[in-house]
Amino acid sequence: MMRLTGAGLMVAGVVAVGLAVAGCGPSDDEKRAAADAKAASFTPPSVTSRLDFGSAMTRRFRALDRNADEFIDKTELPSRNSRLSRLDRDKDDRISAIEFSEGMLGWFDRVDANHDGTITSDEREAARNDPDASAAIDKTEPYKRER
Ligand SMILES: [Ca+2]
Ligand SMILES: [Ca+2]
Repeated sequence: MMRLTGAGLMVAGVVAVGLAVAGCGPSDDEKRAAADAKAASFTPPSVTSRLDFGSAMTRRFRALDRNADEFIDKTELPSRNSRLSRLDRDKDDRISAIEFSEGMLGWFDRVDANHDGTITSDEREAARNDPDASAAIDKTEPYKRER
């Protein structure tokens, strides 16, 4: 009887730990897998979170920075997206990782009209008259095409 109770407590403990771990949200690996799946499908989600956008932009920077020197120089810019060159705030003709992520998140925040940390389809639609911002958001998904 005591053993059964002990085993029961053990099981309850394991379940509780499992729930606690699950409560922490998806692991980095799971997020990465989800991002890969999203990138492969080329279907923009109806809602983009700032966190998802930020990690997608980090991956986009890594993809563009072909020589991995932490800068996107003129030869690494995607040819049809000269808008990215506007992120070069210190005008040294290259976009640092910080210039890139701050610039992209700045665009995200402009599109995120109600500042709730997500961009809905409506907000994306409303940003159409803001070419910089809408281009940045539209690039969340298909960045792999430019590799
Ligand atoms: Ca580079
Ligand atoms: Ca720069």
